[in-house]
Amino acid sequence: MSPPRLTEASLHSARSGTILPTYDRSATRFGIVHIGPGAFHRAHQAFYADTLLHSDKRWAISALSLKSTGLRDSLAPQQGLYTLIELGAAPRARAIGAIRELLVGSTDADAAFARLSGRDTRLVTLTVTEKGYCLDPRNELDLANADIAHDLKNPPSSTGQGPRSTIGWIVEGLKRRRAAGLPPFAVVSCDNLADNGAVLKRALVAFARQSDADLAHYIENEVVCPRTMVDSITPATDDDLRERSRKITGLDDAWPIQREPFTQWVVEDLPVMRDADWVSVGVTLAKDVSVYDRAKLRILNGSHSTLAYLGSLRGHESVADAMRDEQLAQFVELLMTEDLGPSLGASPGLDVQHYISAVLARFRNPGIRHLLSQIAWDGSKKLPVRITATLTEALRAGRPIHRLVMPIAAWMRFVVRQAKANVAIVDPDAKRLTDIGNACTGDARADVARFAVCESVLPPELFADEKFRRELETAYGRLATPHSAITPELSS
Ligand code: CS2
Repeated sequence: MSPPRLTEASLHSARSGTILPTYDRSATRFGIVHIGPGAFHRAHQAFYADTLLHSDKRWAISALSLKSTGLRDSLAPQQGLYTLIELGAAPRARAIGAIRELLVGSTDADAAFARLSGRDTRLVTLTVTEKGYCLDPRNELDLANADIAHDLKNPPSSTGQGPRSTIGWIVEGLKRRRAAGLPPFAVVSCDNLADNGAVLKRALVAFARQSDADLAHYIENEVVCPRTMVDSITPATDDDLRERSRKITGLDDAWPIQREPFTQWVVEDLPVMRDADWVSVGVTLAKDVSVYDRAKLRILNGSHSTLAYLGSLRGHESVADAMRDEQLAQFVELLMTEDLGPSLGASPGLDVQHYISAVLARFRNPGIRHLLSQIAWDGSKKLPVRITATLTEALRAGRPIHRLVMPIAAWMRFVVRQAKANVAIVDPDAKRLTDIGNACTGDARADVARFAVCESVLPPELFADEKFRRELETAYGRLATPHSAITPELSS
């Protein structure tokens, strides 16, 4: 007999050991609208909100998916409840009750705007990934992006429909609040972008400026976008996890989530974040988030992407598998200690060597099967943040770049391999990358030149640099045989 479905009614029959929300969910208020309630949000921010709700009922989440209906269809029958499995030595289950409403922008536009304009709504938070910000290679709003262009041309007031872009939703929400005489919500990016708060704010202002200079001015002056750093390794859900969750809790959950035990959320210490005692639930409020986000994006995410492309080329499937490849693990450690770590400059309060060791230990966690293919997604948006910035600085400062070019060369080889094998490339620039990959012949000089049009990864100033091109071509050439490509680095 299959176990009962996780719902409010069955919750208390969960097996002992399962941590349950003990607050009255029906008494909570919607203080947060979250856009993009994917696995990371449910494993990370919703967990913090769930903890906070035990002492402060103002922070329930209304989860807004822009297009996909999958989450609503899975969690609505569970009243938004789901299981979070922490992958420690002994996996632990916790039912999260923070998400109390699931909306889909394309079908529930009125309800979503009502929530955005709600008196209780204090924060709009986002996990929409790098591509969700619709930025150009200079990190400014890309007015030519199809969703942005659509939303500028078709304002919701004239169509009665929801916008397509996250930026469009937020600007319209702010506009309606202002018209209703309500104070603005703060907008909190929880994505892996450098200086995510400032980048987001510039994009909101740029969007508003296209139609309403006054609104742009208002956003510029009144809307707060704190800078954040978010961290917790969250492998995608698979059938194994569904089975595991069922065994631990004794309940059937359509969409459980898993993550490592480690989790960190650092938010810029602004008055809006003092509205609630976020610190009591483990959030760090910091005057300067840059020390945290630079270290995390460069050391953790930079090495993750390196492992994703080099590891895939060397035939590995997961991060832990790749870390068992001694040469590869040694290369990544060298990259961290010799290149990524030193690129941080003065980092008050951060012990870089200790941070590197902790990240390496997390990558080695055998209890987590984090697929390299998942990390390899969206390389054209991730590499600029994770590697290109460090590389550009190293080149300018006259520091070595021969290791730093390796993840970029490996990404190119990965793109070529996927294209030639007719395997779909998951990337907002997939069409162009597939064409480039198919055109490549293996000649390093010509192939590298073909990738120059990917200006976010290879900015023209960088590509024009002789030394950079030479090093990149050498790395790409060596990766014709991925198993010997990094050997010279290890012996030098
Ligand atoms: C990963 C991140 O998928 C990826 O690109 O590098 O999601 C990483 O697991 C998280 O940022 C860890 O906090």
